Amino acid sequence: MSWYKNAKSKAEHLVQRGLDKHVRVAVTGLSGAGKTAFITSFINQLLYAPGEEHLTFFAPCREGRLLVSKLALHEQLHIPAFDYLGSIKSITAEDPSWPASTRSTSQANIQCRFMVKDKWLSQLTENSFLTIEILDYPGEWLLDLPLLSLSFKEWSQLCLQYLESERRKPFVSNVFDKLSQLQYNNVIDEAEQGEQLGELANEYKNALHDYRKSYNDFSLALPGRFLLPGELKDSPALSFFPVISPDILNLDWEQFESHSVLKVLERRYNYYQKHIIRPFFEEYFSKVDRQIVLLDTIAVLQSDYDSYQDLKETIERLLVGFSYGRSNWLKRLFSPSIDKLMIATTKADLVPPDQHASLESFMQKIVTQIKNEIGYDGVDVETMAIASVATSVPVTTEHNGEQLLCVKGLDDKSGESVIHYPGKVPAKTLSREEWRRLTIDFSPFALPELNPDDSLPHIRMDKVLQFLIGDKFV
Ligand SMILES: Nc1nc2c(ncn2[C@@H]2O[C@H](COP(=O)(O)OP(=O)(O)OP(=O)(O)O)[C@@H](O)[C@H]2O)c(=O)[nH]1
Ligand SMILES: [Mg+2]
Repeated sequence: MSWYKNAKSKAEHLVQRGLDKHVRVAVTGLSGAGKTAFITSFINQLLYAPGEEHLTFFAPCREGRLLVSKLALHEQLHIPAFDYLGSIKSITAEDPSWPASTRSTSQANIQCRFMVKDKWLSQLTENSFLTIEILDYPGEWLLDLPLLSLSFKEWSQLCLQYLESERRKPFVSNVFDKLSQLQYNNVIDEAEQGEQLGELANEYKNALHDYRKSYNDFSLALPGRFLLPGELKDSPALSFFPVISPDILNLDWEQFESHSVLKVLERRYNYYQKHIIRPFFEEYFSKVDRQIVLLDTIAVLQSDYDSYQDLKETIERLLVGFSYGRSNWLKRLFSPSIDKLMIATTKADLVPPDQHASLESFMQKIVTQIKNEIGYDGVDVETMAIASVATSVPVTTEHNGEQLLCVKGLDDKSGESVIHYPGKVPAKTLSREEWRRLTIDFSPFALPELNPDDSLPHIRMDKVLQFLIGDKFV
């Protein structure tokens, strides 16, 4: 009978190899949206999932089929590993803190062994494996995505439109004057006069920084690496700026000499597009199966009408760039095949649970149009209010003789336990006047003391896991 056993084990091995599946999850979000916190919690929930029941809506866990999950080294060795241990250590430290803002790309792979559910497959093998790949990167770099489809002239036109707006004028007026008076047809020697261009580029970058500090807007006129250069700091690849003179923009650029200021700037922009933005998104989008877009609706609700419009426009342009439509340019470039997309509003722990529906509904209004378009293309789209790490618990208090659901957590400054009611979260979009009258205050709570041996407290991470990867555990 040993030949039979051998043959059976070989067959099982072959089936295993056939079943060794990968799923690549892209986490998309602007800076501060909560990507790193989300990835940390995502990994943490999965590592604690086997043998536990805390993920009620994550089917493999509920059904007791998830046997083992562990962090594994990824195959793309040139990408640093996501610092899961560092993140979890700071979140669960005696004096806890959130992981720092991300400065470069990193990747985590989580390997899961689970009991096969499928009736036919289970006759061939009992267990199967799934590797989940997930990538972290600075949110600022995402802003560059729409630049891939814009020529230098088109980008300059967009910048002019942005920089001329009342909101931005006070921050950019100095550099705006200098750039609009520049002699774009002057022929220059890049080696000798490159420094001058570099100085102007720096002034432009500084103006953008100042503006961003004041408004926290995410408008698309900002090349992401200008704000967060990573290893490109001070490199000539970032020494360019837009042409913001309407007169020059109206000209035919064919007539400019190859060594004119304009052509030098155009070459640098093209270089940036080809050698910096494109490889990043190539790496990022290749083989993406599932995507989650994180939006910080809480921050939007605390800002103003203009910031809301800015974010809405930014998100729309970013999502249009994604790979859903069949005729889409990004699809042609990178051919990813995303079939499930979740759009989630993060930090829902700052909102009492009876208002999560309003929070989700408000966020849906930001993405309504694009969500419909993506859904129309056959992608399964879901929206949700989530918290990667819950810093509060719900409590009911009495207010003017009525029961009021609030959130209880630790005060960010004093560390004392406080009960907070943030106000009424609107469920629909607001007019400029309604924004003015909106009184809402989501004071952030400090991270509570968390036991490093327990999984992180969360809101709806189990539903997120089920939506993004649940169907892969068959
Ligand atoms: N209350 C609460 N705060 C959160 C949660 N997730 C993130 N935050 C807060 O949001 C901040 C930013 O989160 P990150 O995960 O660093 O955001 P990011 O998208 O990675 O940002 P970049 O790395 O700058 O692109 C954190 O420092 C926390 O203050 C959450 O689930 N609940
Ligand atoms: Mg981050």
